[in-house]
Amino acid sequence: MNDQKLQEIFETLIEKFHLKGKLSGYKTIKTGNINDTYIIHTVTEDGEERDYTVQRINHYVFRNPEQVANNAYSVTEHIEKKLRAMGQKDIRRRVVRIYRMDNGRFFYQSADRNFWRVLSYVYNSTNVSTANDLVLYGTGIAFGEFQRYLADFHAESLFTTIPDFHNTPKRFRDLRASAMKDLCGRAGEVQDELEYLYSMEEYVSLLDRLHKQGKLPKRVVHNDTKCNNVMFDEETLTPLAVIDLDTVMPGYVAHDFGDAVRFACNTADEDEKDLSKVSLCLKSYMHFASGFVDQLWGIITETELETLPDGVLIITLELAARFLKDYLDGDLYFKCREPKHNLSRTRCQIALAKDIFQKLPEMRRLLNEITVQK
Ligand code: GN1
Ligand code: MG
Repeated sequence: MNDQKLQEIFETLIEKFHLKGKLSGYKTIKTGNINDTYIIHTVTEDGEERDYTVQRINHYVFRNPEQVANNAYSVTEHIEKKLRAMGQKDIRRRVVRIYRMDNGRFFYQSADRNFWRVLSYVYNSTNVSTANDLVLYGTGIAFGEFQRYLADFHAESLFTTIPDFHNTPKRFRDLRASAMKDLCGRAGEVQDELEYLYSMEEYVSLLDRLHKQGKLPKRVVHNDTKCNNVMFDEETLTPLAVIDLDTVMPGYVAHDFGDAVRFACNTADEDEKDLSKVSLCLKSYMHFASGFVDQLWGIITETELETLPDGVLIITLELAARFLKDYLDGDLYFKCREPKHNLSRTRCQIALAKDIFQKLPEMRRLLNEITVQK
């Protein structure tokens, strides 16, 4: 979308959502793989400056945007109440606010049928995609705390924004179906990757098997725990607020733990092409796990704890399957920023999964070390 069109949209949003001031500039956030995100700057007549987060939601992925926003609204409301009850100051920096228009709707639909929404921007904050030890510990605290706040949230009130989002066995069945159809003639090129993933298919149903046996609960989880979804104070690097609430739904604690480790403790980027750089950093894992377990102590069950390392491997395999399915389908779901981007992502996640598999015993031992100190 060109600059002038974007500015027009932002001006309309300022009016529709009654934001303060006039548009004075904007910044594009390039990290998301699904929605388009911008920070818009405004200034009032007496010089007061404000920032807001604006998003164009991808409605191929999120078929019902209003339900996505409803979930985020009820979750943030719940957290806000908790923070107020705790006497927390500076609430606006601890939880995101979701704006509504006069008609009560969360989305403005532009003439070209795109869905736009406005969220508050957490002041004087920063987020990172490559985390140091302090930030890893803080990421663990932030996502652990998020689950703790939501431990008494009514899961039934949430809409299913993406059906079977972290249903890993189904993701594998979908991958098989796409490989069979081979719509883009790409299956021949990825036989090794398919073979490896199929060899792990039985293992990835572990969490569901435990759930069906009544041993593993589902609770309200974030479902997209990349470290760049935590806003930190820009000076002290204290974790402030968790963002990107589009996929908050019932699921396993191991998913949130696993996805955070998959992303933040990889010694390379999620789409690294030089696979010799890809591995799981156990030191980083330890920092993240300490923060996460600290926050959930007293809430998390023994089976949940035991399955945390498995969650790391399962979610890494799931991402490999999702990226590969999208490659086979012709790149319909994830934004691709370069040729064969989904294939690079797949190969990186497979390399990471193989390393995690070898390190599982050590990951379990380190987790034990954290919990015996409790
Ligand atoms: C997508 O767009 P982003 O970065 O928030 C995806 C996640 C993946 C992630 C991989 C709704 O998240 O599930 O883990 O890419 N979100 C959705 O980088 O599918
Ligand atoms: Mg997301």
